Amino acid sequence: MAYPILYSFRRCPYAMRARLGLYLAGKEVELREIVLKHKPEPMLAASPKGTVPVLILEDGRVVDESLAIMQWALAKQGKHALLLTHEPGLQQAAMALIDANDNSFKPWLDKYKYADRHPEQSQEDYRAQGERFIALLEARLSEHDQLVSDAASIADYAIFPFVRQFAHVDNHWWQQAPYPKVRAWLNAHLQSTAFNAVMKKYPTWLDSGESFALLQQ
Ligand SMILES: N[C@@H](CCC(=O)N[C@@H](CS)C(=O)NCC(=O)O)C(=O)O
Repeated sequence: MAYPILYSFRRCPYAMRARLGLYLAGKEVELREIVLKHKPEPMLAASPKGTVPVLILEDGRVVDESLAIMQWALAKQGKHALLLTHEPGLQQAAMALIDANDNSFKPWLDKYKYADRHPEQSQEDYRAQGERFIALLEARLSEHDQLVSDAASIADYAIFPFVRQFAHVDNHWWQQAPYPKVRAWLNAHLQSTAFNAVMKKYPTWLDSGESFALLQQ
């Protein structure tokens, strides 16, 4: 039986988000672990922009945006609660948060992480810019257990891999930063079965010649 093919990179937060979506949907894929410096030709042929994740469906259609992969998998498997399909207000809030993560927070996260490559401002300045988003999450988590309600949704799974990176830049600072609710939320997701399943290590597809591994629940 053929499966969709997922080109992935274990440590990439976008790829994590896609793998989480597939895992939570219970959608099995043929996972091909890549290294970013040596992208496989078939992946570039399917998606010339050269970013992971890339999902190639059985009929040849290509989904090469992480959020679209989550949405495709969850919709296909009828996971309406995670997608907030029947709660348009919450769905709108979720999409707005993901948009803020991808377009506002992520650029500051990159500068915070690689501050030596961006000497225009100090690392603390970049962190302070990123903290504006973390403070927004803290306020939301003061209202409910997860980002848009008491139940985890696409927003939580799409965003926590990026907050994980932010926390890892300076874990000592993170542990005493004034965001206890975000810290607890992140820890719970990092300890979850889903996250541990999608962080399983695979040999790289090109080096190993091992053609596939399946993400399974
Ligand atoms: N908007 C894309 C962004 C994906 C992305 O930027 N992935 C990074 C890795 S985390 C990448 O593949 N970068 C290309 C490279 O480093 O060569 C998505 O959501 O899928």
